[in-house]
Amino acid sequence: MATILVFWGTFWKGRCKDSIFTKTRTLDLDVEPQYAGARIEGDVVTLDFVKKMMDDFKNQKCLHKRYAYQIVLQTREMLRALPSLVDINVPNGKHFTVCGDVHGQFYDLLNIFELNGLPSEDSPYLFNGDFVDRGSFSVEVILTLFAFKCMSPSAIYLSRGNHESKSMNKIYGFEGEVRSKLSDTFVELFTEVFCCLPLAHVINEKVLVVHGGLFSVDGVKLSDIREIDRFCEPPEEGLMCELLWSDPQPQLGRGPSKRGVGLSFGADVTKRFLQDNSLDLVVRSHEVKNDGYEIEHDGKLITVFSAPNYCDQMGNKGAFIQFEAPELKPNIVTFSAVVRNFINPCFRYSIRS
Ligand SMILES: [Mn+2]
Repeated sequence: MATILVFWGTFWKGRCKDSIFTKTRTLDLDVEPQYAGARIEGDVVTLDFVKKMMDDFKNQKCLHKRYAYQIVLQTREMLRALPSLVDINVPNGKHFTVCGDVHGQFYDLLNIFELNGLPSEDSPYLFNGDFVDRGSFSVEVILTLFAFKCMSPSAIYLSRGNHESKSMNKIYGFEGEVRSKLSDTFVELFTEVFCCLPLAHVINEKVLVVHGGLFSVDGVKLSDIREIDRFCEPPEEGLMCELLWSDPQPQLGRGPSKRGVGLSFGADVTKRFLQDNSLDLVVRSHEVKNDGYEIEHDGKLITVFSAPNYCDQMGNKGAFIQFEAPELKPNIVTFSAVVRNFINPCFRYSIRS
């Protein structure tokens, strides 16, 4: 009988890296002969496998739990080894694409790949958090993004959003979806792997990409972000909280957040942060926008949101940003929601990203 040993630990607020991966479970993961879905041969996740898996998902077929485990565990090991701030180097003449919130809208994710190509080493993507919750295909979205990460770590980068957390997943749908499509065990496993996601990326030492935004104090350096011990549930204050939750505001200075977590920050805050760190631009996500994007703060901050017709009712477009090195001038591409012949049941809470 084939078994895979899975090690993991339970996270809670403030828990640090040294104490994870302490629990051991043995899982019976035989693949039945009649299973007709995508299969991983050995340890290597290939492009053919990912394509077949996405095709199965498109037809609302499940991936065998054995392969789902393999993808999540392999991704966990990769993410765990990364710093909290990841530097990305895009060579001259190459493109790099940044996407915002996807929120479980798998068919719109497939559309992004139709429009802009699949992730590859030649044309990498950064998905800027909030992959899950709200939409009903969060399991399909996260397994697809993770499978690309396993296929080629430099083809796709993933950063944490405020929805990659246990408390949000419990309320906004992902936890229930995981229990229903996979198992209770996977709930814990996803909780843990989300704690391994990096918090920020810097493209060619010029563009900072974070899910939420900037900070309640001036003088924060990239080295401060790099040093955050992120292997925990997001705290309710401090740099990590603000990276995941903050929003820009049209007024100068800082104000309270409309969300009650993080803060709102003005163009002067953005300008000082960029100057202090010799950067050109902040790209962030986290807020639904009618056009899928918004340029604010004198062109120094762009919001990108990639879940069109958010929650099947907002009527917004989605967007992604293409950068070409060395100029890294943002080229924003917008797109509409794909037409589906079934309802994507949204969760009945207030519509925020
Ligand atoms: Mn968000």
